[in-house]
Amino acid sequence: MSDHPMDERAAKLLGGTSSRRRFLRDTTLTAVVVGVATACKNSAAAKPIAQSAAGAAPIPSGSTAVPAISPADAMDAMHEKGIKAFPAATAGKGNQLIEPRIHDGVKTFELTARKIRWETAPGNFVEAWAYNEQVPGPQIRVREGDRVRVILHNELPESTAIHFHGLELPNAQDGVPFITQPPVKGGQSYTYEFTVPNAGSHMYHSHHNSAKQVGLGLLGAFIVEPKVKGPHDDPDVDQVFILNDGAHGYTFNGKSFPATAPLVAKLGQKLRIRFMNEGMMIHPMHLHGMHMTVIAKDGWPLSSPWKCDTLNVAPGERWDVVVNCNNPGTWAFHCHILPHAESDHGMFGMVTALVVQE
Ligand SMILES: [Cu+2]
Repeated sequence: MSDHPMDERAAKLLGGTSSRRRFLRDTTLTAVVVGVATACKNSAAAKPIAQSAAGAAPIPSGSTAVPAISPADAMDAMHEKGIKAFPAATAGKGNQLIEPRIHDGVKTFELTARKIRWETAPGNFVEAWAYNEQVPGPQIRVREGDRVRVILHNELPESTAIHFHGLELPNAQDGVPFITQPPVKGGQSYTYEFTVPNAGSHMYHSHHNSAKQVGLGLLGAFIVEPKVKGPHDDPDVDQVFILNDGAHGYTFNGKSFPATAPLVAKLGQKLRIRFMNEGMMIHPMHLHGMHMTVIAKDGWPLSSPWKCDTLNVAPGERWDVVVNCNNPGTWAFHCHILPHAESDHGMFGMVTALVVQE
């Protein structure tokens, strides 16, 4: 979602300098190692309240014994460790804007589908099927009326195809094997070409064995800027926010907390968020501290924008919102199906933060 400089800025804001992190890691590690086994083993069992509420027993003077940590304190330590690690660095960054090559006035994009290793959270490497080695794939951003060519190279062990989700294209360009085209077999290439129709926040993804292929990462944002700009088309920050819940777990833009990127804006700035759900579950996205104004559904501007702080994003949907960033601080921003966001080990999955800088 953001570049490294942005991550560093946010890390500073969160008090997460590397020395501070090292300190936190060092001081909590013992607790976590001792505590994980106990807390996890006993998580379902009732614990004596007095023990955890009172904390560790006083150490007799002259003793060198390490005080035992209560399961409650061990749980707190795990939660703190996750938060202090945010935003954690991982290899690979998806949703990077791809520059087209122009051939005879046609904006040409090449997408190579290939199997890669992808780091969703620090040390958590998974197999991904990715366009141009990114999850989500590169962000395609064009203008209503542009002539566009998308060349797909399939280097996967299965056939595939690209569907342009939300674009009202001529039938032959719809990308559904055996309905509008043959499957693109491994080793083959296939070219789509069309004049970009309806503006808005759209997507592209595999439409072949898609529960597996989209879950593994064959997806990306296809943003169409309108010919005539509306009131929300020049925000200070414009953020694509893709949800997924397939083989890689619960992710925002291909990463799980604490490796999710924070959204960063300055006080008073206008932030536009383009939610897109490429998963198979609903995800009610909840922002703390400020409301969202919903301005478009599936790319279509709403004649009457409405306000909320929790926005349900169902599979296949796109919702565009603007946030007037008028409340400084670091604000939790997460899916409110709580098992998608937190366990007794701390926050994970669909959690990030909106950082409003003063
Ligand atoms: Cu969710």
